This record gives sequence, structure tokens and C-alpha cells, in this order.
Amino acid sequence: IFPGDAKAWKSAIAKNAESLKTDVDSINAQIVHHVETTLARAAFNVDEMAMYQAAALSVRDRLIHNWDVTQTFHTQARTKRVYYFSLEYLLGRGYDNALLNLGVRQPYNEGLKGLGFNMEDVIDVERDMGLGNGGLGRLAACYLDSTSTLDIPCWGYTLRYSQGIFKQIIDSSGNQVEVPDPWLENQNPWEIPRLDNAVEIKFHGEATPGEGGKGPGTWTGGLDVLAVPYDIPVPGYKTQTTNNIRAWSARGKVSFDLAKFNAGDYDAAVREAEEAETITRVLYPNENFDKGKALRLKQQYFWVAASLHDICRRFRKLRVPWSEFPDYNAIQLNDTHPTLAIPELMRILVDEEGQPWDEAWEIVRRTFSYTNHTVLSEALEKWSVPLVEWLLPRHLQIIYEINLDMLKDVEKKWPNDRARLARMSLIEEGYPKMVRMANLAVVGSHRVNGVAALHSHLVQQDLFPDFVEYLGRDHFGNVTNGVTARRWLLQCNPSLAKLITDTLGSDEWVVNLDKLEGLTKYAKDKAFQKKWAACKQANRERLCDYIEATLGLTVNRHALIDVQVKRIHEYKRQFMNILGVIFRYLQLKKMSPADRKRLVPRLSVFAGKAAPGYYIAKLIIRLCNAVSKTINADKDIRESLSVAFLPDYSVSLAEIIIPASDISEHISTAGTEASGTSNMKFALNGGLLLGTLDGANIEIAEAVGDENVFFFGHVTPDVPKLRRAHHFGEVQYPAELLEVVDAIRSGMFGEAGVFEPLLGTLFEGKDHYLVSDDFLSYLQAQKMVDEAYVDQPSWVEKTINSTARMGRFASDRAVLQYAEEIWNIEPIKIPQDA
Ligand code: C3B
Repeated sequence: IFPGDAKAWKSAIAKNAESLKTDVDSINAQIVHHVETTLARAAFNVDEMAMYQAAALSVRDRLIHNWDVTQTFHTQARTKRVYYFSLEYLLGRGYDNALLNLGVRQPYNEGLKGLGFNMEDVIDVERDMGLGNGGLGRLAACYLDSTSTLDIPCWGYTLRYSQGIFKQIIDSSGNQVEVPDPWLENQNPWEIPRLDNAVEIKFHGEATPGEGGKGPGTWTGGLDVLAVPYDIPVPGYKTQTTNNIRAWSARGKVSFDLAKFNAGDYDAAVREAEEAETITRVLYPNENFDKGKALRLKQQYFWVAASLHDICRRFRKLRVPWSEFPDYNAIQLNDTHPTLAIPELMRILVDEEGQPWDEAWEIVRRTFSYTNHTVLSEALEKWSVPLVEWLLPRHLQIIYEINLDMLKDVEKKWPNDRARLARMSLIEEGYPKMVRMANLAVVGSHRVNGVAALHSHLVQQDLFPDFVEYLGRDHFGNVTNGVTARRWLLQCNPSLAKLITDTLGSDEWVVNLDKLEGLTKYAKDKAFQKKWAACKQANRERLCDYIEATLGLTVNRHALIDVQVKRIHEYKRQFMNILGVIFRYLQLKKMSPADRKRLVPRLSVFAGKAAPGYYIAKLIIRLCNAVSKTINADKDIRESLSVAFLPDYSVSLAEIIIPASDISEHISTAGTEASGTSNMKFALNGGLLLGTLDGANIEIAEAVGDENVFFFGHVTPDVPKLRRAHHFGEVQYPAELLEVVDAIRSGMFGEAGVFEPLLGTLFEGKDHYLVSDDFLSYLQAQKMVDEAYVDQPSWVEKTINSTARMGRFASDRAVLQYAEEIWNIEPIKIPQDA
């Protein structure tokens, strides 16, 4: 295996491994090595950023070592691998997480201290890897953490956007302003460029279908672009398994055209390269919304084509028949974004590998499975047929052929049912015709799942009822989302994590979250309650410090912290929350100072980004800021109520906010939020939920007990008739809501006219998300929160019980369920001597 002298290699490898020892002295030597050589700095010249970089590079050395061992072992053992195709990975920071997962946080802490640095400050200079918008991307990050921790061989595939999610700034009028995300400005230690593994990806050109539609076709001419892989190691918790996220970056095939340069056309000399690089220049900043832009389709194809190229290259080395492809590879489609992988694998199998069409189709269906993440119609992807034809002519032919087969089959089962054919077709009739990506994902997979029980039910009942009939119930299922306890408890809430470990006598809960159940025993224990509440208070102080530092706002440090942090979207109803805040303010203004004092003080915290083109969402942000300005400036009210809109919500900001929350709001219109995952993080960290009967809220309540969740609002089956009532103008607006609307219109929160378009969404049949229908019940739920909070022992008991019963919302549970029910893959531990 070794070139040259095996003994020389082995001794060098052993020596090198020694340099990764984990005692404090060795760690410091590794850090200083990077300070001196990689960064080329002297000790006097090391600031926090340099210390972070050097320390992170030393961690990276460990990760790469484990990565090598893992990948070599999996390859030699010829294990099956899961490929998680996700256009977004919202990883956040890597340093602290890697230290914890590698089990070296303690010695690093000490080491840094000796070198004159404070761990928290060093952690704080790291920039988030923001290659995602929200829930979908963060879920992918949690799942990769779980696959490594569970020793499941897995690779994520994604794009390496030069610009991740934009940085949000709030201007002096309270508006969101977007500025570019500079995540790559100071070199990213968590990625390994693989410049020698670049792949050529083709667009445009001419295609001819194969004989009879099903024979091998051709695709020639067109434009080639290079896909360059960057690998991001994903360490498991206290295991050597280190899975990989491979992120593709686009390059021109020729970076510089010398002929054009010589001819004096300097722009043209670099144009082609620049155009190619545009493909991965920026993450589309929309969540739950499909804009149908050509560049997005280019991104999608570029990504899945490069990834499949990689997977097939690896498969060919096994030298087994293509029919065994699904025995070695499972590909999970995270939403419809990677659906082009279905026709692309067909193209590889039929056109390049000469596999018969029907056998290829069988291979494809056994390989892919599809997770749906939304039932919102504006988020369901459709691509115009002319666009697909222009960019990917051969793929359109393949899609047509798949469609023809399916429709013939449906016609056989349900003769003369034209309406059914029209509904199920992969092509939607119209001008232009559109390719329905979800339908393609459903027929090209062996399993389709939603992400919470209610959502999976709606996926079957509302989105794909025809396909349930056609493909059978077993084609569809549910895997409720989960979150990793490594980041979302151990890392973000160290004091609570320590209390839990001390109380349970072991940290096994970190990898087996059901163990938290052991805490219920202590839920009523006064001494334990006191320690539990002290953790919350410490986290509260940390958030208040942050608010003071970023907003210059001093808040009551004993106020109940009420949080809503997530993407700003009408269906998530931040609007209702801020209307409720205004209502509270109006009430407080009417009270005597003594009465005010008796009420539980509140701090309302908002954070979240709006898509740059989403006008109403941006107005919601503006309203939150306008309201906070008025309320925070009101001296009479200050002790009882304050409002903070924290700019630039991110994973690392969530890590500060979530542990501090007493109440968090998950108040989407019933039937609109597929699952939600922050609800799980809040409950895990000893916060109670205020929510609608939507998404995973329902299952969380089942787990933690109805008495520990504040529910309100209409249920999913009510929604259609309520919407109809709005349509026909048969709605009674509650006086409380009208009072709040009047207050806004009076100019109490600045220029009233500005908010008219937002207020307009409540009236004249436009209240699609039923804010007016749920508002009273929302206020009542808020009142119940106030009342419950007064009885502190009972409140703390609720929060302990809710944390204790959150075990089933571990991403470990979810990933194991995928592994068993969908991927058909077993964990495989890396042997000590590997
Ligand atoms: C989100 C959904 O909106 C959430 O309810 C869900 O918890 C997560 O996905 C994870 O399943 N989602 C998203 O962030 N982006 C989309 N394009 C679609 C759904």
C-alpha cells in the first residue's frame, strides 16, 4: 500500500499521530506551530482573531486525521453510504462544536488560558458558516452531526456559495438593509479544497433522444463549467467517525483567455470565467418561496450533476453491476431542490452506461427518497419547460419519457380519467408549460416523507392524494424532525448541561436524549428547582448583556423573556405577536402604577431576516422596530415592558437567545408550518412554548404534556371555512384588534401611513393567515402565561418536565429512523486500530 519503504511510512505516521496528543502542553505546541508557520506571526503579534485561527487550524488537523481514517475505512469496508443532498447547510460556527465533539474542550480551555486568551472571546470572533436560510438548512446540519455521532457513513452534498445568507442591518427608520455576508474574508479553516478533483459540468447544447424514446440518447456541444469540491469534515460526538460535507464551487474552464487578451479585449478575456463563477456566487435568500430564476436552476443542476458524477465514479471502482447501485448508495433529496438528480442519474445510466431504460428506472427509484418540507403553494417548485429545454435539453426529453410511462400506467388503472391525468402529469399545461418538480420527486423515489405527523398527513391528503392512490400508502410516511443535543444543549447552554449531567450522574444523555427523562424525579425538588432557575437566570443575564451591547437598551433583568426568532414570514405571524405587544402596551398605559407593578414584567425579543424582495415581511420588521422605539422610550412602562428586535439572526445568535427564553412563540396559522425545529430547541432548554396546533408543536405537547404548552387558535380543518368567510366579507373583527390598529394609525409608533399596506393584509378578504381570527385566543393564551408565571415553583416544575421529556426530538432518533425505514443502512463503528 505504501510507496517506497513501508517502515519509513509507518514510523512517520506514528510520529505524526503523536503530534495530535491532547495534553495541554501538546495542544499549545500545536497552536503555536500554526501561529508561527501557517500564520507567520510572532507571539507579540497575536490578537484574538489570530489565536482563533491558530487554534482552529490545530483542531482542523485533528478533524482531517479522523476524516482520513473514516473515509479510508468506509472505502475499504465497501460500506453503503447515505448522500444527503441539501442546497443549504446552516452550520454556524465550527470551533466550539468541534472541541466538544472531539472531547478536547477542557485542555484547550486551559491551554488558551496559559497563552493569555479567554476561550469565550476566542469563540466569539469566528464567523458563522451561513450557507442556508433557516429551518431546512439547519436541519441538514443537525442531521449530519447525528450521522457522524451514530457512525452512519454519510456525505452531505451542497454548494459553496461565495456569499451565504446576507447580513441584516437595521437602519435608523427600523428597516432591514441587506449587506453581503463576508464569511470567506478571513480564510475558512473548516474546508479542505480539493482542486485536483474538479468535475466538468455541461449546460445547453443539442440533444437527441434514444431509439423509441428509451434507447441511449446523446447530448453534445454546449458550455462546460468546472465544479471544484471543498470538503467540510463533520465530527461525531466522542467517536472517530468524521463524515463529510462536499460543497461545490464553480470555476470557468479557462480562467483567462490569452487570445482575447492579446487582441486587446480585456473584459472578454475573463468574461467566461466570471460567468461560470456566478453560479455559486450567492445563496438565494428566500425561504419557503420559489422564484423560478434561471440562475437557480443552473445552481441546482450544477450541484446534482457534480455530486452524482462523484458518486458514480466511486461506485465504478467497486466493479459490481449497476443493478447493485442502490445497495451501496442511498440519496436523500432534501426538498425538491435536487430533483434534477433523478433525470441526471437516468441520463448517466441510459446514455453513458448503456443500461436498459426500465432497469435504470428501477435503480433510480431504489436509490432516491424525498423529504417534503412545505405545503405552501408558493414554495412548490415548477420550472418552465422552455427554460429547462434551453438549459438541459436532454433532461427534458428524459422527463417527458418518465411522464409518458407514468401516464400510460395511470390510464390503465383509471381509464378515461382525464382530470386525474392532468393533476398527476409531471408537466402542468399552460403558457408556458411547467415541470412540476414535486411530482417528479415523488415518482422517482421509493419513499416520500413529511417532517411532522400533521404535515405528513397533509402531504398525503392535500398535496399528493392521487399519488397515494397510485403508488400506495407505503410509499409515504413521516419522520418528525429533530435537533442535535450537542449544539442545542451541551454547547449553547453549558450551565444547564452541567446541572443535568451532575444530577443524572452521567453525560449519556448527550448521545441518548431519552435519558433526560430521569430529571422528572427532581421536578418538584425545591433544591433542584433553585439550581435550575439559577441557570435560566444566568442565561437571561447573558442575553440582557447582549441586548445592552448591541441595542444600547437597558432592560429589566427579571422580566419574563418572550421570544419569537425565525425567518420573517406572513404565515409565521410575527405580525400577530407585535400586535399583541401593542395591546399589552395600551393596557399598561391604562393601569395605575400599582396595578402595573403587579403584572409580570415582559421582555419581548424578536429576530429574523426577511427575504430582500418580501415587502410585507420587511414592513413587519419595521413595525417591530417602531413599536420597540416608542415603548422603550416610555419611562412609565420601562420596568413592565420592553421590546428588542435583534439584528442579523444567525445560528450563533440563536445559541444566546434560546437558553434565555421563558416563553417562545410558534404561532403559524394551523396547517402552514411543516414542523418547526426551534420549538424543539426552546423546550429542550427549559423554555415553555406558546403555539398553535401546527407542525411539531402538537407532538411536543404529546411528549411534554398539554399542561406544559400554551396552545391557542383555530385548528387546521377550520382554516378553509375561515378563509371563505374573509372572502365573502363575513368577519367580525374583535374590538381588541381594532383598538391596536387604531393606535398604529394614530401615529403612536411614528409615521402611520408607512404601515398601511401591512394593516391592509388584515382586512377586505386579505387576511389569508387568519390573524384576525386567532387574535383574541392569542391574547387569552398570553394572559394564561402571565398567570402561570406568577407561581414560580409550578412554572419551574413545568420547564423541568418539558426538558425531561424532549428525548424523542433528538436528531439522532430521526436519523436512525431514516436509516432503518428509508436508507436501509446500518451504523458501523470504526475499529480502534483502523
Ligand atoms: C422549513 C419549514 O418551513 C419548517 O417548518 C421545517 O421545520 C424545516 O423546513 C425543516 O424541515 N423549510 C425551509 O426552511 N425552507 C424551505 N424551502 C421549505 C421548508
